[in-house]
Amino acid sequence: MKKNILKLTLLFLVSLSLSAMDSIGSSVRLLNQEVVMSEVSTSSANVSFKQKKEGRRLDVTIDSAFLSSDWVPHSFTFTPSASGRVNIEFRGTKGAPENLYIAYDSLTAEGAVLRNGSFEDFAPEKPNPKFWWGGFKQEQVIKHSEHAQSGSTFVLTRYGQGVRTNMQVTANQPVTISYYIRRVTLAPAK
Ligand SMILES: [Ca+2]
Repeated sequence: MKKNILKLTLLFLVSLSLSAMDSIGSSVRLLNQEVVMSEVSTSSANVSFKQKKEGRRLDVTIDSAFLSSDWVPHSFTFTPSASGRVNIEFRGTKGAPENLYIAYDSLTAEGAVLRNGSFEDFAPEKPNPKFWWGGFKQEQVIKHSEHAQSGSTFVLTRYGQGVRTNMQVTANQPVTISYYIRRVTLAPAK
């Protein structure tokens, strides 16, 4: 009996230290110098908000503790004070181990215009999904219909290697951003 308890304790410690290393969260950043984003809310308990620049920058974070290796939907809502193009970036949080990524797919904006949120459209001869740019590399655009949340393409991101686009918002029209994320661990390069 004592032996079994010891084994269980050891197992628990091992899994604890593994999850402590597993530290990458989801970070979505919205920015427009002219637009104040207010009435920020979410129906998910795992989403947290931070507003900067007097409400003109909104950081939306999901802690690593709540990330799954399967696709999980999240959403949040805000109301813009003016019409304009809000820059939105989807990425991972700071300080993650090298082989950890946050995958995004099926991004939609109700009440705003966000283009190519499933990353399926490409201009001829261009490696990036249409309307998306940022610090990500070509190999972070994954074409794999079994692993994509929708269609056949999704993106892997990290801090400094996110995907960004401009979305058109209308004054006082609430916007709900919905997205699917999953945590992806890549085998180290040989
Ligand atoms: Ca897709």
